[in-house]
Amino acid sequence: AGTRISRALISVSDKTGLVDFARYLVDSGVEILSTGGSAKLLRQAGLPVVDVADMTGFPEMLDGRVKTLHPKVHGGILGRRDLVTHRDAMAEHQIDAIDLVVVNLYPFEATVAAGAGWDEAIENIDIGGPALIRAAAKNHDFVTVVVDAADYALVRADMAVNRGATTPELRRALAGRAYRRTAAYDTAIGRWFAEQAEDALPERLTVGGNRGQMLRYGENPHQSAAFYTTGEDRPGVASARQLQGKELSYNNLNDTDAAYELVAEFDRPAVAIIKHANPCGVAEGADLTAAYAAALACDPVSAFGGIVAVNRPLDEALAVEIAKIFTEVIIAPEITQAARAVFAAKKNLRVLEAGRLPDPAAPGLAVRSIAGGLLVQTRDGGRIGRDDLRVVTKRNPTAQELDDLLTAFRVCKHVKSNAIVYVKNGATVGIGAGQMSRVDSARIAARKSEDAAGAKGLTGRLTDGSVVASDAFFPFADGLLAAVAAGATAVIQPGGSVRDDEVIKAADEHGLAMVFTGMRHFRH
Ligand code: 93A
Repeated sequence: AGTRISRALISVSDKTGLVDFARYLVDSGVEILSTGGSAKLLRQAGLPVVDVADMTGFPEMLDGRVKTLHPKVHGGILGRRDLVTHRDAMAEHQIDAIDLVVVNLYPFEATVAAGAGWDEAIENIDIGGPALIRAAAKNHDFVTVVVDAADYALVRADMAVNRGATTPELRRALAGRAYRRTAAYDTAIGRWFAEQAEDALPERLTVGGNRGQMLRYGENPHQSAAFYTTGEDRPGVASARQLQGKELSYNNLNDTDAAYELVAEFDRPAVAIIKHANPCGVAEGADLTAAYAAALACDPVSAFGGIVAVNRPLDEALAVEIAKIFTEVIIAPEITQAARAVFAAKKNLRVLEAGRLPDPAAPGLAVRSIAGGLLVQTRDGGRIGRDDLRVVTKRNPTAQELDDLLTAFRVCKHVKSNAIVYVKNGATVGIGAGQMSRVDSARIAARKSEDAAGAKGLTGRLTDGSVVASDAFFPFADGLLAAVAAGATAVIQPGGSVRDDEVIKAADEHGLAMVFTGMRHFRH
């Protein structure tokens, strides 16, 4: 159980039970070092006490702000008794070991709770006390630390059965308690500061007692905003490192998250370009550069000022391509030095290196607010594979169609409902997002694809010969017929409408292959 306690440092604000405990220590042969008020009380009780000031040769000064901040005190607490080098250094500087540290802090919490003003609150921020506590807890192999009068009995009982020593188990448990105490203390101080500054802020942005990282503004400049982390071990935007560029805004964070979660869905190299949290181009390819070109071709007009996410290390060749058009944010699991050099020329461009990719299947919660409440649901971790598909038409999809159908449905999950996504050769060629009617989403996707073709000097549509995904079932045949009109040859959708028969019949009539997933991906 180690050596018996022979020297204790006592410095407490809350003097409850102190005299009794100190008397026990003195009776056990412990020498007591103490600070101003604590020493005075013990002396009044007739106990022998050495003033810290006498031991260090340094008076308490600056109105008590410096009482115990001295190498003779901290050396005595922190020196390892089992290291010759530590013992030699202590001997050289005449530092005697301190085996027990009994400290409770200036009552900051009680002081501010009682409505103290600024100056009084500041004076009640304990500096030396936490330093003593943290030092003693660190050296718990040899030192016992007590931060609460309620624990005196525990230490007494332990000493009583261990011939004046404490057990390693007790010292370690008390060390943990000590750090929890100093952490709570600083949290209380930090929170109080935040509350004081609040008057100067346009809105209160404290949730559950936690103050987030303030953002410049919210979705719009007249809204205040803050960013809170949940502490979950979830790779993504919250844990990414910003390598360069302007500060991330509320919209940047939201859109970049959407982009990075989307590319993480794909096994092959993939690129997503996002605008207003919806993709305007997503592609898988043999490499990222090919995928980027294909993603950009989907809707090059919307891609201007977009967010680009990739699911492989981002290299120089791709950096050169991305740098050709105005981009707000880039996120990748890794960014090569050569790629960084390319981006460095664009000072404002925000470049994020995330380390790992998000796990699409990871458990977690999604939260949003409604007036007077919060809606909480588990994340949409649904992921459809080949084995989940049921062919409902006379024709089976071809191998290429099947690949594209799965890609389209994966993209669909990340598009606001009603979502219609056309894919050809691993790349989106038309995306219809956020419409109140599914037919409109189908038509908009096709029309945008005509625009994109026109921009390339092509007549016709990029959707010709594509496949199409719908995030929820087609309630009528009209949505499917709009896809037929756009030139789609195969369809993926959840199925489950009362009019499925009608929709299947329309698909058969037009020679389409259609598969049902049995899973819906609404995103509102
Ligand atoms: O002002 S301090 O931060 N400076 C110090 O060096 C110091 N050392 C101990 N406050 C310091 N203390 C605190 O004094 C202790 O944490 C304890 O709360 C208090 C005990 O003072 P006294 O023994 O004079 O009542």
